[in-house]
Amino acid sequence: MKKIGDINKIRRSVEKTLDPKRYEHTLGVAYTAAALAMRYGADICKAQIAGLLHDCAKCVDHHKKIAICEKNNIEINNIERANPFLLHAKVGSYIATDKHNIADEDIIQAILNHTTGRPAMSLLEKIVYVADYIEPNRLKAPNLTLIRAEAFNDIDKALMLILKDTLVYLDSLNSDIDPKTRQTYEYYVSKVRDNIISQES
Ligand code: DGI
Ligand code: FE
Ligand code: FE
Repeated sequence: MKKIGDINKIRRSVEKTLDPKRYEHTLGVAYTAAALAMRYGADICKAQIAGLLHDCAKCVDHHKKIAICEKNNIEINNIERANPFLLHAKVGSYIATDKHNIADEDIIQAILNHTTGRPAMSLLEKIVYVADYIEPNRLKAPNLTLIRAEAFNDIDKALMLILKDTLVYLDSLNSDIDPKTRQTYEYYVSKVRDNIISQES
């Protein structure tokens, strides 16, 4: 099958399992991920596929997400158990492999890590993480104008800014914070700082 055919098939398939707003968001993420892939020299086709599939488990109900994890030996940590929406990333990566026959490990990792991030993400993982936050249908997050511009200038800095605002937001709600979200923030704070120091010297 041609790559463009793959993309259209995945798009039609996710449309059936997502509510209309989530589908619009998904198209926005695929489109934005493609633009970031152009900017940073990543594979545009993979960026679109990962964008289309990143939230493929978003509309699966919480009990079913937990059941899918338990049936397939996918570990559920305490924070995920208390906040099962977080599991849409793990369950999404499982559905992408099992239902959409995605064999590309980088795409699977981009889906798996799109909510918390992880230290030392691949370029594709960063693109999906950032595209998820800045896509055109996102309207409410603070600093969007700045972060959208930074996404196309220095993707590590954009990641750091997104993680910073996410942690502030989660703190304001007194939400449980997955250690990975904090570790990712700390990793990119240091990376951005090291980049600045190496530019100065
Ligand atoms: O699925 P989306 O809404 O498109 O985006 P997402 O999968 O990145 O989820 C975004 C939400 O996840 C956002 O409200 C922040 C939240 N989040 C990210 N890291 C954590 C978290 N929520 C909790 N409780 N703990 C985390 O560590
Ligand atoms: Fe998501
Ligand atoms: Fe999303």
